[in-house]
Amino acid sequence: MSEPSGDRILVTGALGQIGTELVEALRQKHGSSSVIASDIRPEPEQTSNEQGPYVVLDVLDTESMIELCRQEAVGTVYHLAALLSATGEQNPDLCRKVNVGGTKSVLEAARQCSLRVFSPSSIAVFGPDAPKHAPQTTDFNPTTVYGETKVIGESLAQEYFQKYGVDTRGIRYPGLISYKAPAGGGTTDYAVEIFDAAIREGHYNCFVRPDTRLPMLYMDDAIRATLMLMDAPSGNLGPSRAGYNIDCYSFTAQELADEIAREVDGFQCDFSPDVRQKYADSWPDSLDGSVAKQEWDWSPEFDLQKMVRAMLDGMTKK
Ligand code: NAD
Ligand code: AKB
Repeated sequence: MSEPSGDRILVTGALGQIGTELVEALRQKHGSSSVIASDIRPEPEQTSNEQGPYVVLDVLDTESMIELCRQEAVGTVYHLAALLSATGEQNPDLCRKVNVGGTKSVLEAARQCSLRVFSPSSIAVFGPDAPKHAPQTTDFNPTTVYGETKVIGESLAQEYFQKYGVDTRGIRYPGLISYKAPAGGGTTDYAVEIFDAAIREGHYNCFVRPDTRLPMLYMDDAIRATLMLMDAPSGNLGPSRAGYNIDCYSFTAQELADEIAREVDGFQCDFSPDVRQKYADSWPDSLDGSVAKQEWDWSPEFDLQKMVRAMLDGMTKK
């Protein structure tokens, strides 16, 4: 693997749910001017990110990305630009274009500019035929277009690592729960929306069945996992480096509603499943994160109760 030519960091899709918090964490760790936030959208006037450099960048524009990385001495890219499952199923062609094309573009820039790459995968790589407690390796037969793009993203990242020595790393994030930026069109968004509805209206109409169980993680843990993986010595990482299952927690929509009701007096949740139920049903209930535990010592700090309290506290202050 060749050494990166610079030590600055580029984040694509930085205005999204993860990018908003990852940029903040990276700026705290490396200094504001070292982290260039980018997105296809112009920078909003007020972001929760600490101030620092921002550029408008379409991830499909490989030449502009390469030029930016060369001019700004970028050494690492956190590639977050993508369409999520619900939006992706509504726009399958755009989903393939942005998710596969964007990842290819970042990997090509990485090959040409000797960049390290973090490119997240998702629990959506698993299909209904996978064991419900999903192992690190199994057959990957997703039934969503979004899931297909994530399987392709992992194999592209593997290919660039094996053929060109690009240092690629990724996590199969479960549903991520946070309050600093809105969730971006995914199936697991109910586990985020429910908090806002509980605080504002005391009521939520959930779009999946009460018995829907999915793996989930609080955003603080997801950011910590991301930074830990990127800090791990490359030699510690085995063939799962492009998409690690990680230990997280798993609960049903009803269990989440019950936990919130313990904290918010009078909160009530109704359930009216829509098309997103099908996507949720095709994903695992929980993940076997033993490979990530073994290779870079990952374990989460939040459980359901701690996460619910942190979300309610954070949202109330916000
Ligand atoms: P998000 O939808 O909140 O943010 C994605 C960002 O990408 C948006 O700000 C959007 O403007 C930007 N974008 C879209 N097209 C672009 C383009 N052509 N060029 C540049 N930017 C573009 O998504 P997120 O939740 O922050 O997810 C980030 C990554 O993590 C994605 O790869 C997603 O699949 C993965 N992931 C997220 C979750 C989750 O629960 N949030 C779970 C599993 C995996
Ligand atoms: C989505 O629901 O699409 C995402 C994911 C699990 O990839 N949150």
